[in-house]
Amino acid sequence: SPGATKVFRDPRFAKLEESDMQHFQEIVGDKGVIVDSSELEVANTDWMNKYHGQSQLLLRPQTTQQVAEILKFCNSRCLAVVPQGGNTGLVGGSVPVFDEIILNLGAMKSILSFDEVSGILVCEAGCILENLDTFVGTKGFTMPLDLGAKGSCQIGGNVSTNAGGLRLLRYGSLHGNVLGLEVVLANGTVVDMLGTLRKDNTGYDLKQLFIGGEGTLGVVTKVSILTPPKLASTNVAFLACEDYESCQNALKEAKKQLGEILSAFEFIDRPALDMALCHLEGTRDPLPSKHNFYLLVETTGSNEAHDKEKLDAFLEAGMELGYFVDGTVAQDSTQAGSFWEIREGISEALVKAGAVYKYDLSVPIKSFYRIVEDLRAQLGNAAVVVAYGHLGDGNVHLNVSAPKYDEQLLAKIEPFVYEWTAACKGSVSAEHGLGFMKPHALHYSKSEEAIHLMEGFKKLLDPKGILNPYKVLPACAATSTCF
Ligand code: FAD
Ligand code: 2HG
Ligand code: ZN
Repeated sequence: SPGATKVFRDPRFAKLEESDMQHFQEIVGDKGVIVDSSELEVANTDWMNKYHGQSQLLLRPQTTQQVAEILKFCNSRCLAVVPQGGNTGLVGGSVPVFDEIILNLGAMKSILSFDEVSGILVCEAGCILENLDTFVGTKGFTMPLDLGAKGSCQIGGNVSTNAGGLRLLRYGSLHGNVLGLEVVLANGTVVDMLGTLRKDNTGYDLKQLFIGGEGTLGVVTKVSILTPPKLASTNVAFLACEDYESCQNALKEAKKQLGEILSAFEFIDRPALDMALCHLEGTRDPLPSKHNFYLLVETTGSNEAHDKEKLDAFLEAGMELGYFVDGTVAQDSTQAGSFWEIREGISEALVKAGAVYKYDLSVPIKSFYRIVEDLRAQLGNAAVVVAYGHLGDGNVHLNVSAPKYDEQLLAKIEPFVYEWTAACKGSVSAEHGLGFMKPHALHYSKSEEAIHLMEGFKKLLDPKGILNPYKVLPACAATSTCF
């Protein structure tokens, strides 16, 4: 696959045999065993159509017990497994590299309980994020995370990638919002950590290991999550700035003026907006003239008049100080939706445009756009560099778009981007994880000692290394310690 270190199939993993198939049929029944080539092709291919596995078997368990029996058997046979949710991950983590069995959680989609006072939701891992949001919405709550892939990603996948998204600025990360998990370990042990408590300091907080574990330490089967109230008043402004300095100033001003009602502060540069306008049907530029940078600023609060007053004060101050040169506030939810469609659709537009190299970086706010400019200078006319992302969280999505994947182009991007990130003490993966794309880059953001500790956890929880092999941990570490 383009962009990843060359790996070879680990010969210590067994190959599927007819007797294995019979055993799986006994566990999950005919419906849960999928060998149909077209279904397999979909499950073997990632969202970007960039990473392709060759699995011959897709399993769809319906209960935790079935997941446990599958893993117990795979572990005893040394059959490798890739856990899969909605398959919307952007680092090649959710598809097999070779012939790993795909364990898709999509059939485990029951809501187990909802507490209408605390807002605590307990559900199975295969629930689709948008369905959960609709469900809690009927009770007056909202999910604490939102992302462009909400229509297909699953809460188990969100937890396993520690997905950030568009409202992290307001509600914080899943490390805080997830209150409990049920997880099945590689040997089939079911670990019940499915608490529903806000506070629980009874020793090590083990669930945190699986939040962002990317399916390498266990399979998440149930999730308990805190949902905030759904508030009545939402405003979305689409603002234009001429330079990056002004975007930073606008963020500072937004925090100061909007305080607790600020719910998103998103950044889009002109080439990223052009990408969306060019490739997404029905989109149009929200502003009459072109500018260098755009901000999507959202407020969510409980009092419309109060929120409007605050937003107006922010917009007035920003205009007066010269931070924005133009802007518009959505007049209704349809217009607000059209602004969000542009922001959330950039990833899809990039896939439509051709080959794409994605860098999901955390960098100090002052360096947020410098890396984009430096990469543009480094690549010249070889590719189009676009940037967007969660400015409020210091998370830039630096994307390189080219007509096709090309090793020479890649050699100009990497390790340049990773070295640049490491030099400013940033993270080479802010929210998408490492998957298959980035294990070789882990050392740019984690010390040798920390990587060693990660290997230790892997060895403890999955000694045979059957769970999502070739992912997350650097290749040499994964093979030398897991068997
Ligand atoms: P998958 O893609 O199926 O899997 C992702 C990883 O988790 C894999 O390593 C897989 O093995 C593992 N996994 C999945 N389910 C389980 C489970 N039950 N137990 C153990 N391991 C499991 N990410 C962000 O952080 N912020 C964003 O704003 C954002 N926006 C996106 C927008 C679009 C249009 C797309 C396509 C993706 C976006 N993503 C974003 C990427 C993101 O990681 C996910 O969309 C989402 O969290 C993955 O969920 P999924 O169910 O699709 O998981
Ligand atoms: C987003 O914020 C997602 O839109 C996807 O995290 C980013 O595609 C990307 O690079
Ligand atoms: Zn993002």
